[in-house]
Amino acid sequence: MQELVKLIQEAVIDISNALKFPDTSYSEEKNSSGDTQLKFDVLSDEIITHHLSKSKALKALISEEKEEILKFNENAQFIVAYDPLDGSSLMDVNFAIGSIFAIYKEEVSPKNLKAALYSIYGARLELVCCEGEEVKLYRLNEGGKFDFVKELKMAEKGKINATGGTQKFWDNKHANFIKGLFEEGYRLRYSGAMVSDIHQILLKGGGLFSYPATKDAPNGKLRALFEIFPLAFIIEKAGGATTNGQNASLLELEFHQIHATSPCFFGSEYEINKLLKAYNG
Ligand code: AHM
Ligand code: MG
Repeated sequence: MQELVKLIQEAVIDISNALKFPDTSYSEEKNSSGDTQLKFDVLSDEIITHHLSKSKALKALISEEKEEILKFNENAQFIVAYDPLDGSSLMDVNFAIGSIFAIYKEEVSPKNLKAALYSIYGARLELVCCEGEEVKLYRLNEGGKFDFVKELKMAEKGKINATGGTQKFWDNKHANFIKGLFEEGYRLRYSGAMVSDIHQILLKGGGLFSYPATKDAPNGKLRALFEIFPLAFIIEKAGGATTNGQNASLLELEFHQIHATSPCFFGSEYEINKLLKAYNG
């Protein structure tokens, strides 16, 4: 698995370099979620495939930008699922975006999640990696290597409320819950790149990121295998909590389609407990 982590590091450095002088235009293709692909979505996907396919330990790749599973060595152990460029609709406004990776052993299930990583392409390149129990923040140094910065931990309760989904399609239960958090003093922070919004919550030590079921997207928008599971793994290992509104953890869910979506909530213990009470009475 170490080799895969190293290859992910190489891939995100290449993507970060390419982002300095990017082509921000759209291609003519749509991905499986129906989003028109940016040329840079496709390029990021190619960069990651190019690096990871060097590993003999790679059984298959699952990407937001690939319709089907891409199979490699059948006897190998690891399947990597990834979102090559999360928040890519913000490329034109030059906000921080990132790549998200989940490393599964043998079968794609949250029970088999062995590591989760994400990169942030902001003013500097950062990588958050959880391979065991600790969530570690790294920063790229001038020599092109990642330096360990610190371990990330969530507090019991935060101050940030990152509220996803179109508000006019929220149901009353969700709208009242979100309103209640603002009345308690929570501050709105929402960029539109899940990876950056969750990074902010992790770095500031707490808060809530929500992407609920809505009337226009009853199963939510965010994808389980390469967005929800890896970020839930990181948040929970950092001492936070997650839910889909009913379950005690997003990591209890199972999906059979590679592009399946789910409502999802990531936060500190306090906000997730409050949400479970508001949702389930
Ligand atoms: P993407 O992977 O195509 O960029 O889509 C996922 C993004 C998330 O990063 C973000 O939280 C969400 O879509 C934003 O959606 P919305 O504009 O509905 O708030
Ligand atoms: Mg995404």
